[in-house]
Amino acid sequence: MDSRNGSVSETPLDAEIESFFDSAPPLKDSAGIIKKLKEFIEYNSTPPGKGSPRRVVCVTSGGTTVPLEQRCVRYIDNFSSGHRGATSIEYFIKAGYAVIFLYRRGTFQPYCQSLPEDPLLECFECSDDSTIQVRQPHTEAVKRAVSDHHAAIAGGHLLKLPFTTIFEYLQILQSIAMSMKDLGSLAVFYLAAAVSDFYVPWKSMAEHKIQSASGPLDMRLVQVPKMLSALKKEWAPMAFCISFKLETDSKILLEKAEMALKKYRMHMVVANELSTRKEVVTVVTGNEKILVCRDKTRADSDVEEPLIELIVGRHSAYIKDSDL
Ligand code: 9Z3
Repeated sequence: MDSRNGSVSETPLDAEIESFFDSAPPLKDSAGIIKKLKEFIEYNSTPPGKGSPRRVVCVTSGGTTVPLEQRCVRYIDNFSSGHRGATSIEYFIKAGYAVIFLYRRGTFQPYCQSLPEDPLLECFECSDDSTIQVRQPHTEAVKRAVSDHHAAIAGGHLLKLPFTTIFEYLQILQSIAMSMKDLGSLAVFYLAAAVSDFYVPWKSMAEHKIQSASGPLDMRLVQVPKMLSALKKEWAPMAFCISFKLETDSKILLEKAEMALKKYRMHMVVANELSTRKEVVTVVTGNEKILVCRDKTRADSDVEEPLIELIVGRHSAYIKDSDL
């Protein structure tokens, strides 16, 4: 029995994974998150009228932190601006998917691409009668962002769940996956978040701020258990799964992506190199390596548009095959 999700798992989680969850600090408002997930999935599985069930994609985005103290002052971080995840969501929603967005607090959000970096202060002004209005150069961008965002939320097609630490990320991911289990092949995982490989177990972590007066810091980080295996084997075995492989050394990128594909039995691994990630990615499948590039003839193009188009096509074929 997995008490966190109130559901029974048929095969017990592997010991390492179980110990990670058992020793993690309790997730705040876990019951509230599970309730939101249940309602969102129910709504999209039986849309009003005679609509057919929507496909549901869980998009993860941003880097996880690894706290060094329980009352955290310092932490280790993984790089990710959240741009990939946020941009991909817009294309998934356009393609008719419902999206569960598991994102790092403070990272890029969907529909905000054309807004300046500090939208509140730069886009708005206060007139004499204290009404707030949009400043001229930003009117169109704000209108588009607000209406597309509100339409996705009000239409019940976008659920946003924030995380900060590796503990929160994996606990929420598990809840999402277990809630999506019954969707079968209609479920997709698009795992673009940059997830720490190492962490300090909660029980061996200092409670208070580590003191520099104690001399050099000697700290042991342990390996984060590979949750992709649990996701594929137990949490949502019928889901279509896409993970990302990030390297800075292009010589090892494809080899590492192929290894991940085989080891975790992903349907696709998107391989990207840090410095070129906005221009080109290589999608590795069981028998192909597909180069996906941004359309350089258009200034406002991005690599996510052809990438999501490819994924949607492959997911459609997967659903068809699963129905046979
Ligand atoms: C990625 O590779 C993403 O494409 C990026 C996107 C983080 C590079 P941005 O958010 O960048 O648009 O700035 N995500 C996965 C990174 C990762 O940690 N992958 C693990 C690995 O490479 C596997 S889960 O070992």
